[in-house]
Amino acid sequence: MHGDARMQRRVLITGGAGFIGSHVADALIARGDRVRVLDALLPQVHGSDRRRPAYLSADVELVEGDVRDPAAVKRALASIDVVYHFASRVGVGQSMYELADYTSVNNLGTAVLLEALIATPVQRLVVASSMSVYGEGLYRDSRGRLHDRVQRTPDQIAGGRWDPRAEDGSELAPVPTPETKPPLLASLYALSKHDQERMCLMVGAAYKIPTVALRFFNVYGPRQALSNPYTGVLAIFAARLLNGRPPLLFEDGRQQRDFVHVRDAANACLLALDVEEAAGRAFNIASGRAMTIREVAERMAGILERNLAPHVTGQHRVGDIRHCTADLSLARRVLGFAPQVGFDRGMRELAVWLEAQSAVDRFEHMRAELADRGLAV
Ligand code: UD2
Repeated sequence: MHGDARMQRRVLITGGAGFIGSHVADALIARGDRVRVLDALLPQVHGSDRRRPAYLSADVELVEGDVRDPAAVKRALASIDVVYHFASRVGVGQSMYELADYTSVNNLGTAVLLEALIATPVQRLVVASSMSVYGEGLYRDSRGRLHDRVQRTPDQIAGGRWDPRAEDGSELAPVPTPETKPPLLASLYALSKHDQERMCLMVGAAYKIPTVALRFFNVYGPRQALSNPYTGVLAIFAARLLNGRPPLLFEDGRQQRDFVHVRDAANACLLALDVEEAAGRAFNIASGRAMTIREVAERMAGILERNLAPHVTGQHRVGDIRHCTADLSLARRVLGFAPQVGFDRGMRELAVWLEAQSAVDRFEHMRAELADRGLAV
């Protein structure tokens, strides 16, 4: 029960028919807010018939339209109190060959939205940013010094020396990455996410629209679009396992990520709306727990009861970082964010959802597309 005297808010979610946005819509509706979604229903996510997704709450008012279309954005903004901006192209690898479209949807789309917000201000704007803005996460050397501009060289990668090293060649250990780590943008996607974040915070400050950026780490859970070859690793692994195939690990599978359940991510989105002191800042949204990709593959196989050991490809996916996990201190302190969904429970839920879908294995498709363009070595 939300028994407070909180006013019902009218919320617009751009890209709200998608994975994270639709969960945010559910959470808002559950507490009595009214939700409108502006979504272009991209075929890569929603299938070629571009139908309203079955999972989207019947209480959502869906406005079909492109965030780059000023008229559609203006219509969608009518009588709205607060805005979540989630409309984006989201494939990291794909962003390295569909350069114009990524720049257009992500950067221009944000600019169009912001111009509309200048004309029709709202009480709050929350923008989806990404851990990809960090590039490699933060590292510490054996003497305790922090390294925040680590990058693997092509030579290192070609030689299969997967872990980054300090400039003097010494070993580095990954540590949780705080928001203060300088950005290191390694893909058009990361560049556009960083632009979206900065554009929103900058224009928000200039026009006194309290704005919050959320840097999502690896979000997983039901509604991940399996038809999308650029969906996250967990859904890819689960789909392969359900099709009787072993997960394929890039590099040696010991790269670390931080997986956060989509309901926890949605909860962070609500906090970003409610917590006044959040305005003007960017927050990591993650679980705060490091996990290797190999462990993820093994645990998923266990949960799905498929006796299929992951297969190490020794291949590097261009643009991939080695390790990045979140320091959640800021989100905990300022937003009061506390992730609730444990990994095993979350994976089980994802598996149930995937089993109900026709689990299409898109891995080969993704690899072929990247290989065609010389992007996988
Ligand atoms: C990217 C973005 C992140 C978010 C996410 C979407 C970066 C650094 N991060 O994260 O912001 O958009 O995509 O989920 O740009 N892997 C395999 N086998 C596979 C697929 C992936 O081993 O079949 C590995 C991959 O090499 C990487 C890890 O799994 O090391 C995670 O891959 P991902 O695509 O799920 O997400 P990630 O971290 O690249």
